[in-house]
Amino acid sequence: MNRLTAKISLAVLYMCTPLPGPAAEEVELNISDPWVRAVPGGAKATAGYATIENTAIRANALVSVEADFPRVMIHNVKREDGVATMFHVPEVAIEAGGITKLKPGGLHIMFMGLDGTGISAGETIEAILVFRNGEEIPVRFPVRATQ
Ligand SMILES: [Cu+2]
Repeated sequence: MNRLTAKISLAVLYMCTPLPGPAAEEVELNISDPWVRAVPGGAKATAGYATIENTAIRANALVSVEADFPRVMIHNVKREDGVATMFHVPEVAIEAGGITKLKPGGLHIMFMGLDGTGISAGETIEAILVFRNGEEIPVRFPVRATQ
């Protein structure tokens, strides 16, 4: 091996060595089964759901959701005397190694200020889920019809 070849080999070796640091930690959250409820024309809001898994050894939280609607909030549902009421929650905790489900009748993402044309099954809503650790995860929510 001549000197130039040796230098190139060394350079290739460096390039192929994984760098320590944040890259190794990147996948801490898995988002699965995202969907948004189809709504007819005239509806002012709809809800989105997903399952969020935290594979990290520290707790995390969903702190906000960004999407192309006038307002997007995180809501939960409470029931009193048989009446279900939605209320805003500042964040959704996700335990270390835990799974939190946003689902009908419970935690959900509220997409508000719809333009009145409705949202139909087959459409897709794009949103960015923002977490307490700074991670921002783009998610495509397919729209599903419900009875
Ligand atoms: Cu709501």
